[in-house]
Amino acid sequence: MSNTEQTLSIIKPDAVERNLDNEIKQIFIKNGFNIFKEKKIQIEKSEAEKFYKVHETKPFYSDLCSYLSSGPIVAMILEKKNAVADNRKLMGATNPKDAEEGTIRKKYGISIDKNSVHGSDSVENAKIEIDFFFKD
Ligand code: IDP
Ligand code: MG
Repeated sequence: MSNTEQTLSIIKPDAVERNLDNEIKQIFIKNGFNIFKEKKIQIEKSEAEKFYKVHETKPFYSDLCSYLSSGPIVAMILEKKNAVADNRKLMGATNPKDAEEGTIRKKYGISIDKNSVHGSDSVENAKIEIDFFFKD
C-alpha cells in the first residue's frame, strides 16, 4: 500500500508574470514533491468563480476571481507522503507578511491577494481541485 498523497498547487499570475514558475517548481522538487502533472493555462473569470466558490460570500471574492483569471497560471498535481499538509507548510501563511522565513509566500508573495501560490487545504479538497484542473 502506498502512502503517497496528492495535492493541487497553483503558481498564481503574480509569480508566473515575474517568471518565477521554474524557480518555484524547483523548491517543490527540493522539498521532496514529485510534480506528477502540470499545465500552464489561463482560466476565465467564471471558472475562477467556480474554483473559489467556498469564498463567494467574502468581500474579496470578485477581486480574487478577477486576479486568478488575469494571466497565465501553472496548475500542478504534487505528490509525496503528507503532500497536503507539507505543501501548506512550505507555502506559508496566506498573508506573506505573516509567513515564516523559508516559505514560498515569504520569499515571493507581494500582498495578501498576490501571494504567489495556492495549495489545497485538505485531502478531500485536493481531490476536488485536482479534478477541476485535470479531469478531461
Ligand atoms: P489560502 O490561499 O492560504 O488557503 P484562503 O483563506 O483560502 O487562503 O483565501 C484564498 C485566497 O484569497 C488567498 O490565497 C488570497 O489570495 C485571497 N485572500 C484571502 N484573504 C484575503 C483578504 O483578506 N483580502 C484579499 N484577498 C484575500
Ligand atoms: Mg484556501
